[in-house]
Amino acid sequence: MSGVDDLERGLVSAVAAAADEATLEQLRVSALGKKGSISELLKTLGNMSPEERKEKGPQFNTLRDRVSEAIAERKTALQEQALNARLASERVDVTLPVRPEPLGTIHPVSQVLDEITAIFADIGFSVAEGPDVEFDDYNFTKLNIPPDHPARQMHDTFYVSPQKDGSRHVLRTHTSPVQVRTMLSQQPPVRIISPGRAYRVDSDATHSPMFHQIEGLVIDEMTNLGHLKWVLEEFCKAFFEVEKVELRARPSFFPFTEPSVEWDLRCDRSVPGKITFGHGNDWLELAGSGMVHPKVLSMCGIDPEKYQGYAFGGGIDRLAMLKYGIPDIRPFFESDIRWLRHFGFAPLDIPTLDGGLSR
Ligand code: FA5
Repeated sequence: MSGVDDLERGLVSAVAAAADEATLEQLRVSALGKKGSISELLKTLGNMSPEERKEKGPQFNTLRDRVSEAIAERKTALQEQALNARLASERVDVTLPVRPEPLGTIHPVSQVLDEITAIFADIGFSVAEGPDVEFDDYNFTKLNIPPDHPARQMHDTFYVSPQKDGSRHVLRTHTSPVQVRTMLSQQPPVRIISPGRAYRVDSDATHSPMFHQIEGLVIDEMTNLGHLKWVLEEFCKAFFEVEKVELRARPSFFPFTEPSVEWDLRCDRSVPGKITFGHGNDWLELAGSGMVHPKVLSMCGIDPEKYQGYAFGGGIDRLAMLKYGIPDIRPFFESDIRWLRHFGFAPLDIPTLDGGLSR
């Protein structure tokens, strides 16, 4: 009898002292496992007389139940302890600000593209898109640049292998074919911008074989170059974040516009490495433009007797270089992570007119 009590006391205190689940499991096996001390005790019941078994049986069973209970309680306590320790060590502070680095940065061209789109959307333009691999017909012919026209030489074109029917595709040399695609698919009024990639066989500090342009096209019954001047002025004020700008118009030539005008923006470059706008004695080339040639309108299914409008286009990479003081265009497309970290923008700062374009 006292042997059973001693065994219980010994086991229960060992269970209470078990510091982890592995020790507790060892204890369980040594007491209740096949060859455990309590199991061995229970086996002795078989050799006892009925009277003795009647007396010892309940004692042994009580011993087994108490030890089992003590083990179960200790196990729950140890599990709770382990969980609390884990919760304390793995605590996450959800109020911490987002770490910008793992999200990467926004490329200056993407940033400028978003800025330009935000500005023109505010003036009422929608965005149109076209493919990078373009029909020769849309890139040139329908823009009044027929196959033998000398203006084709001005665009050092990447040609794609001829199609089965002999027609040629090109990597578009400008975003102007989106004008064609828009007019072929929609009657006036038209008011679109089309930012995107363009390609020319060209490479130096300010020319890249792949670069970005923005195209603008407005067609209705009354639109004229005065409207374009206002749109460009509003654009420059918003984009360069200045109150006042001054534009100068220069006669130019593009086969798809008549008359053609290039726009320069008054600027000051008197402080080395710095450019400011709205004053100064210098001019910055901003965009080519003109009234859409009547031939282009009719080739694109629009009646030139009834409708007229302007188109404009310029380089986005150059605007990015200018606005953010980036001296060379070539690293734009070299994917150097250090360059991207230096010139990139925070990914969650989406440019908007009221929220701020560049921060
Ligand atoms: C054009 O491409 C005309 N399509 C623009 C236009 C549209 C005129 C609508 C009239 C009406 P241009 O060849 O000048 O024009 O190119 C426009 C701008 O693209 C250039 O001023 C320059 O900023 C940019 N650009 C041209 N080639 C490259 C190049 N290789 N790398 C970087 N930017 C370039």
